[in-house]
Amino acid sequence: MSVKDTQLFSLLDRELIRQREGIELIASENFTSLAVMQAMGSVATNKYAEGYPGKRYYGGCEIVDEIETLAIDRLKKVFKAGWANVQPHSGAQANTAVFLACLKPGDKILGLDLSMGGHLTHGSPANYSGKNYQAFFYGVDRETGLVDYEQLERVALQEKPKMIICGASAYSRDWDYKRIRAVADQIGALVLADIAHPAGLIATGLLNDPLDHCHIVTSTTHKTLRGPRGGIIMMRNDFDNPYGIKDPKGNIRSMSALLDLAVFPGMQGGPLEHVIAGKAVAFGEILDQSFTAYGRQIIANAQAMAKAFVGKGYQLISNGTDNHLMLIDLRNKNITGKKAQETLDRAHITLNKNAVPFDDKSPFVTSGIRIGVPAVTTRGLKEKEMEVIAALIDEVLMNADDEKTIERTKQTVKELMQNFPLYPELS
Ligand code: DSN
Repeated sequence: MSVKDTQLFSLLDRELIRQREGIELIASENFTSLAVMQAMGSVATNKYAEGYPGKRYYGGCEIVDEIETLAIDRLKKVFKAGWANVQPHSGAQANTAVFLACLKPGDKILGLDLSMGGHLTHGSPANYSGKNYQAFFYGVDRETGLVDYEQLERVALQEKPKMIICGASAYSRDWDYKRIRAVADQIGALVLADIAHPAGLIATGLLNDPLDHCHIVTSTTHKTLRGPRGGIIMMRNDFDNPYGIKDPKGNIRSMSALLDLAVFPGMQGGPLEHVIAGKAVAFGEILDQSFTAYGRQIIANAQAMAKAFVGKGYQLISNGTDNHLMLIDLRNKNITGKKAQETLDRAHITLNKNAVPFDDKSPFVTSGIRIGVPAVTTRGLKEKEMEVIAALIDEVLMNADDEKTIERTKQTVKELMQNFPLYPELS
């Protein structure tokens, strides 16, 4: 049976054109390889496989067992991890599974405040993590824009959370995981590093390695890792589990066993084996030497763009970047994050409005924008083009009510991006 759904597929054609013709600067997006997409669009989507390789609740799992084992083995190699789970449907699910394995409802957690660059799942009152657990927060220093490790330590020693969470969705600097672990050890807390954003740069050794210091590490797979949309959980070393449960023989279960149980059956049902197949492809690509060059180019591009914005009088939180993104405070430019995002969208430059630390505007308006370069780096743009993009953004923001500028920029963007083909195989 092959009935072409013209209504749906014409929408996908339009989305392909949108992606091709625009400049994609959302820090959490990327363009996967065609092979990753082929794996996701494969027959593996048809298979139910509740359980884990070799221990499934369904028949006919012998091949998806091999697919999932391949994904796990490759991921362990990428991060030199001792244990990994590739089933979480997303980064949020990965974090939820960690909480389920390690915490009881009402336990205290400590994370970076969402309004300071943190993530919804690190204790925001709007999220399960903030509703089910008692959440406390640390922030960034008002002057430097850097994580306030002294505040983190102060709150940790005072509140004694069971878990300290590090990682962010809008923070442009590297993390001192060793220092956070030292604080956690004073109070017997676990450390969870959520590396969803910089994971690809950590995998290639370009940023500090959290697996050396943090008990558990979670990530998404679709940002700098350039894989399919999904989540993962990893540990380098399994460890004595202070919250261990006893199996029928009275043995304490290892943390890896608890985490596996938390993902399934604790929180999810059948794993998405087609997405796990896509993860296996992506992890294979990361193991290729060329991925390190990609990581280096991401950082070079981000730094070139940051420098260009600073040169035009923009205020970058922490004055620059170590990773793939930058957070810009637009207050001295007299435009809100909301207006900036909406106006740039019309010029086919896609990014997101973002609260800046100590923002005086609501999260729906915001004073800032977040810019990330993983996607444009995948398309082959280099430092020279980063300067061009900064100039285009500046021109649109400084003429946000001028239709001619927006229209002219849209044409310039289209012409620029024609030089960097995206999925030419898809015609
Ligand atoms: N909030 C997403 C982002 O960083 O864009 C991640 O969940």
